[in-house]
Amino acid sequence: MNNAELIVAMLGRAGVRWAFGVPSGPVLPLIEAMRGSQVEYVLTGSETAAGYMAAMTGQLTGVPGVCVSTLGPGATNLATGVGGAWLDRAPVVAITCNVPTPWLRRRIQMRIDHHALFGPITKASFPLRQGLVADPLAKALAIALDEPPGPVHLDLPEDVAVSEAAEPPVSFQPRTVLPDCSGEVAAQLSEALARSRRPIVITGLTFTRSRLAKVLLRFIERQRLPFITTAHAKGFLPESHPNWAGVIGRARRTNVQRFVEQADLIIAVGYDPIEINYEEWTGGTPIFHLSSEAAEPGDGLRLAFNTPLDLDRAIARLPELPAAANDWVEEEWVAHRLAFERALRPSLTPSPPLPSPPAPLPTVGRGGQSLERGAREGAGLTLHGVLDVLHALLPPDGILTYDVGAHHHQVASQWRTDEPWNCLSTNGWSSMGIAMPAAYAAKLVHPDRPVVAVLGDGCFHMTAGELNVARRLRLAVPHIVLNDGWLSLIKIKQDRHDYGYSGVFLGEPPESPPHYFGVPCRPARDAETLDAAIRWGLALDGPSVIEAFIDAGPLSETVYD
Ligand SMILES: Cc1ncc(C[n+]2csc(CCOP(=O)(O)OP(=O)(O)O)c2C)c(N)n1
Ligand SMILES: [Mg+2]
Repeated sequence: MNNAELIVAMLGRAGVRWAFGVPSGPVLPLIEAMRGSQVEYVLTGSETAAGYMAAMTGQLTGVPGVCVSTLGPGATNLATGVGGAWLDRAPVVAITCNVPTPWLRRRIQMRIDHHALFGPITKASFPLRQGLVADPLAKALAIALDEPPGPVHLDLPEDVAVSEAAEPPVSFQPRTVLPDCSGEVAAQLSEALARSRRPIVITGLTFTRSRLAKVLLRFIERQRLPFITTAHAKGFLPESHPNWAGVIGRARRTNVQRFVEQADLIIAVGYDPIEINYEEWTGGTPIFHLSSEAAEPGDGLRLAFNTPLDLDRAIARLPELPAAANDWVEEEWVAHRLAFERALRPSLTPSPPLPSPPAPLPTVGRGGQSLERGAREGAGLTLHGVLDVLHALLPPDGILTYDVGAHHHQVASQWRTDEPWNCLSTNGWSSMGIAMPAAYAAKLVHPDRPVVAVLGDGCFHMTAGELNVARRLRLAVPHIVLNDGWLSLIKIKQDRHDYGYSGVFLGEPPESPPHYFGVPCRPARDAETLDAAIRWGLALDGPSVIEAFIDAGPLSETVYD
C-alpha cells in the first residue's frame, strides 16, 4: 500500500464518498488509488466548484467533504471554494498535490507556498511527509468536524504519495467537548424572561448543527415567543409555524426590522454573526447569545449572556423553564406576516417607453435607461412570480439551491420551507457561483429527491462550465437562470448611493440557445411557459436550463429596502 492508497483507505473508513477536483500530474497517484475504492473521484469544471461541492457534501452528510487540486493555480482556484467552507462552517479536507519533496523550496513552474495560501482560510494546514501521513490525516478529519466545523488543508508531495506507506490507517476520534452551561442558562434565562415584556428568538447558522430543533420549538410555544431566522437557518424551525416572523436582513428587511424593534430581549440560539453582525439590527436590545462560540463584543452591543457552551445541552433544558407572561399579541404577528408577504410581491408597473436606439456601450450613467430594454422585453415575469411558480411545483422534500445577488435576498425572504437542509446557499462567504455546485452536491447526496438551482445571469456566466459536470453525471437538476441583464444587486447598490450605473450591465440577454454543452435549454417569458418549463425540467432524467426573462424593477422595492 502506498501513501495515496493509505489516504484513500482512511477517507473511505471515515465515510467519505467523493473527492472533487481537477487533476494534473501530482494528483494522479491519489486518483489512481481512488479507482475501484469507495471514494469516487469527481472531475469538476474548476477547483472552486470542487471546494463548494466538498463543503456542501460535508454539511449535508456530517462527514468531511473532500476536494483535491494540483499546485499553484489549482490551489488558488481551490482556495475560493475552501474559503466557502471556512466562513459557512463546513467540514472539509482540502488536499493540494505538490511537486516532490526535494523541490518544495525551489522556484519552479506553478509552485507557491500552499501553507501560506491556506493558513488564513483553514483551521489547520499540515504538510504530509513520509511516515507522517496517517496521523495528520486523522487529525485533519477530527479538526474539520470540531465545533465550529471548517476546512483543514493537507499538502501531499508527489514522492510521498507514491512511497510505500510506513503507517497503518488510523481512526479519528471526534473531539469537541464544550462546556455544559445548561444550569446557568436555565437560571439566567428564566430571570430574563420574567423581566421581559417582548422576548424574541432568532436562530442562525450554528443552530443548523443542533439536533434539538423540536425541543427548541416546545420552548418557543410554551413561552409564546415569535421567532425569526437568518438565511442559513431557514427550515430548521418550520416557517409555516404561526410564531414565525420572517428572515432577518434580506428582502423587505424593514418589515422584519420593525417587528424586531418591538422586542426588549433577543434570545439568539445558534446565532453566528458571520451572517449578519449584531450591530446591524439589534440596536441596544439585550442579547442572550446561546452558541458554541462567544459573540465578539462591539460598540453599543448589550450581550446579556455570552459564554460559549454546548448548545444542545442548553436547549435541552429550555422547555422546563416556567412559562412567563409577555405582551405579544398573536393578531399582530398575523398582520405582520401578511404585510411581509404582500411587500415581497410588488406589482409590476408598466415600463416607461424606452429611447431608441439603445445605447451600445456597457458603461452608462443614470441616463442610460435604454440598456434596460432587453431585460424589460420580458416584462410579465418577476423574480417573486418565478419563485411562486417554482414553489407550487417543487414537492416539500425538494431541495432549492440559490446563488448570490439580488435574487439571494428575495429567495431568502420569500421561499418557505418547513424542513432543514432544503434551502441551500452561502451567507458567510457569500460568493457568486455557489448554486450549481451546491445543487450537484445535494443531488449526489440525495439522488431520489428533486433538486433545483436558482441563479442570476451574472452567477450563471461565472459558473456555466460546471453544467458539463451535471451532464456527465446525469444529475437531474433544472437550473432556473434569472435573465435580467444586470448584476442587479450591485445596480441597486449604485442606486442607493446615487452613483451612475457602471460595470453592472451584462448586455442584452440573447435568445436562449437550444442547449448549453448538450444540456437542453428553454426560455420562459411568462408564468405559463415557466410553469411548463419547470414541469419539463423536473421530469427529465438529466440537467436542464430554464432561462426566465425577468423584469428586475420590483427588486428595487424589496432588496436593500
Ligand atoms: C465571487 C464574487 N464576486 C463578486 C461578488 C459581488 N456580487 C454580489 S452579487 C453580484 C451580482 C450577481 O448578479 P446576478 O447573478 O445577475 O444576480 P442578480 O443580482 O442580478 O440577482 C456581485 C457582482 C460576489 N459576491 N462574489
Ligand atoms: Mg442578474
